[in-house]
Amino acid sequence: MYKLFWAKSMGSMTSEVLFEEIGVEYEKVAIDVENEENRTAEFLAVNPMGQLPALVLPDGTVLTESAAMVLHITDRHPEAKLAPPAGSPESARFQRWLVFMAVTIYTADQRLFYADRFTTDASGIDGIVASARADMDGYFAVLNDALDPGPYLLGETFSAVDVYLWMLAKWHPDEKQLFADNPRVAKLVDLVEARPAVAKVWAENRED
Ligand SMILES: N[C@@H](CCC(=O)N[C@@H](CS)C(=O)NCC(=O)O)C(=O)O
Repeated sequence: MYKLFWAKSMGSMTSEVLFEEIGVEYEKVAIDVENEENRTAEFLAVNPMGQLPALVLPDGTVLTESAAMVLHITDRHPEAKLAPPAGSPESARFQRWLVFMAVTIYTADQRLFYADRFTTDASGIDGIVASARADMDGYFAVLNDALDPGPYLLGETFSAVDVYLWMLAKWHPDEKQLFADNPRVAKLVDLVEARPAVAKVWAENRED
């Protein structure tokens, strides 16, 4: 069985949704980040970065990196059709936007939420936060353009990259502004949230 190390509202949400969409069994292991359970020797042996998510595959292989999990889970369960066939033009588009989101918006979130890690000079923190926000606005605008005609990143077809985008939108510090500036992103988030698998995972992850 898959074993997913998770914490509420973190990067584990996409894998959770994919498992629910597929209907495959998985075990969730909660890691209390506030109490630094992600820094224990036991967890660092799983992910030396001390970060979530981490996924142990049924054969014991360890997978880190949320985007790698999307690629592996969708490859392993092609019957669920959560990604286009390998080598197709749609697959190229799928991979493009998945990698784009992982290296731009996800890392901007890290700068926003853990700004102190990105400088040795505490007086620089406000600037790091401000530039992360500005970068994030630019990246979401690129996705909003990519969603024309939409409504999904692959056009008419829902796929795992839409779940990844939904997750990143949920982390945005000002969802109202995000949706006002990016109406196609807002529409995609509505469509993704209407899916029972997503509603279930969000109910288990939301903080309020
Ligand atoms: N590149 C990694 C980033 C993982 C990451 O930043 N995880 C955050 C939660 S979303 C985390 O573990 N934060 C706790 C920490 O860094 O101490 C991925 O895509 O999985």
